[in-house]
Amino acid sequence: MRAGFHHSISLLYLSLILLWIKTYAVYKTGFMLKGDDWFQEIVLFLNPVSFLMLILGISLFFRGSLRTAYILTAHFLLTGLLLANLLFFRFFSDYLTIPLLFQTSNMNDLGSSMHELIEYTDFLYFTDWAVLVLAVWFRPHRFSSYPSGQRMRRLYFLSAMGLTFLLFALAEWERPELFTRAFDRNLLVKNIGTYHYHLYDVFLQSRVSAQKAMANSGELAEIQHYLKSKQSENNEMFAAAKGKNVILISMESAQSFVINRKVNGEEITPFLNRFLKESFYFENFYHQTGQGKTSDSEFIIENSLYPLGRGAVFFTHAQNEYRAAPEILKEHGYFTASLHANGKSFWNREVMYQSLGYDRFYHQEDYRIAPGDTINWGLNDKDFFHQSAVHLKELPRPFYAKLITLTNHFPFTLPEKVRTMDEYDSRSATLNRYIPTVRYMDEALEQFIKELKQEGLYDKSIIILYGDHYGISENHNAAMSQLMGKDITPFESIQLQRVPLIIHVPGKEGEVMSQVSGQIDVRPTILHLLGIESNEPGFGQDVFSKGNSRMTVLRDGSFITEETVYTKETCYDKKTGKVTLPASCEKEKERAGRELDYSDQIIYGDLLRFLDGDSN
Ligand code: GP9
Ligand code: MN
Repeated sequence: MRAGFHHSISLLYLSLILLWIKTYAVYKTGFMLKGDDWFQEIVLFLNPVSFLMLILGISLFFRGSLRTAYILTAHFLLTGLLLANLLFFRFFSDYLTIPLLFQTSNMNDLGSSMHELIEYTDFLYFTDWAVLVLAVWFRPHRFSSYPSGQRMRRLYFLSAMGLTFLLFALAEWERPELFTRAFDRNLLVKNIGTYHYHLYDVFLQSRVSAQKAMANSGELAEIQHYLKSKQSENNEMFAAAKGKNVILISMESAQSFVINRKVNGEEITPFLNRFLKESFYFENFYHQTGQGKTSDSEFIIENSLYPLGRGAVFFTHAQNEYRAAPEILKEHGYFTASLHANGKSFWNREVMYQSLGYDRFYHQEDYRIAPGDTINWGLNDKDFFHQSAVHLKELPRPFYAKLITLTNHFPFTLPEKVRTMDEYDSRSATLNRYIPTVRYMDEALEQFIKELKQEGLYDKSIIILYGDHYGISENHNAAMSQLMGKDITPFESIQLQRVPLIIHVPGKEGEVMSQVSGQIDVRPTILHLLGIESNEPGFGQDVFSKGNSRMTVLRDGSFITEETVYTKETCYDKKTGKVTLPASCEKEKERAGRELDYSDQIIYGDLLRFLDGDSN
């Protein structure tokens, strides 16, 4: 071995360099990470090394073929981890977290989406590994076991640990509070690298587990004190719909840019465009969802709390105490139901709905679904609404019902025969398909409203339609900019997080409302319209209240006020989209961070269990 040392190469170092290059390539071509200056660019380039050194270095404790086997296995697994992140990122523009790995009951439905996301070329990520295996197999003598020996080993680990320390210090120096306020995963990965990010995620997970045990009622008192300052005054809409039924409709992946927009001279949503003329239409309403997507939107809307920064609260904290809209309305004589033609365990709904106070969940098994009736993920929206109208007819009155659509879901597939609008023409097949599936949902909604009229429910109910979250992720910015006719800057990306909120109140004229609002404001709005006085803890405000202190905080810490938009550490003027001085966002930035922290504290500490009975 020793004799051929000069001609042989160390398998460890070879694997290290290959993984390093591969990781950096994924940063650049997959995650699209870019340093703001050359210094950050260097940090980005160097940040995978120390972790890879540590993991591969464990091989130094083995000898001979065991060492080789360890290196090859680690190389394979690390590549798998990188690829898993890449696939996840392709759709969600986000990184994997531990709680997501436990959401296995969602996996079946995700299958069709995954199929869309995996490309054959992805297997090429394993090429270097395959070459290494073959090389070791056929030319074992070409590889040395360098570095070996006690001293070398010590030096190796000291450098790896020193590098890690240096990296973390640089990250904290570049981005003070990076670790304490880790709302923005993109920023984390950019600074400490994808592998260390996973380690940090493990740390967060262990901290979360301890949080509930340590929580006490004092924490809730402090939060309630803060929330008091947010409470809005009653206005002329208070009790405008007293005693009416509430029909909430979650419009899958509906973003506001489709409203009143034409493609090839045709309106995408002709029905909604008419319907909002006889309703209150909130044009500056934002989704605030995180990794829990639809389930997060349900959570925010019904609890007036923020979703979690990691994972889906429907999975991680389904057993908590909540004060959700269904539970509160039940106390006021309402019958509460959720209707969604997907499996009952998707997003852990059947468990979570009990905590939210639902009387009845109409799920897949409550719908007649012939094989030809499914589109994409499940029963098509038209049949779903038609059968739901029959269910609604049977509910005790007054009722609160939430209907969740499904057809307009990624990958937005729609059979030719039901398509009434051409696909869009851009380089994003996803955006192209999205346009006709949104139209399909629009038609389904039109038919449903007609049925509500026929059943005599239309005038007896407030109807609230909202978009659950984005449908077109940032990965399609080039095509989006073609559609919108402008560059998609970070400022525009935030504006694209607007989803429609349409509230139809019987007897009220239509109006376009431009105040800034978000999903978190829906629970107080419903209670307000029904004339229910409450001081339930929550971070939202009734959407009809004006006032200039309105602020909508997104889950990654971005926020929108009437004057400013803050995202990716930059403050913009809301009217012009121009970058402004950081100082103009400073105060709200602190407030936004505090709200997210408080909300997390409520969920992680299960603080609502400390509410005394007379809070409502
Ligand atoms: C699944 C449906 C879609 O039941 O709500 O979930 P999503 O993937 O959009 O979160
Ligand atoms: Mn959804």
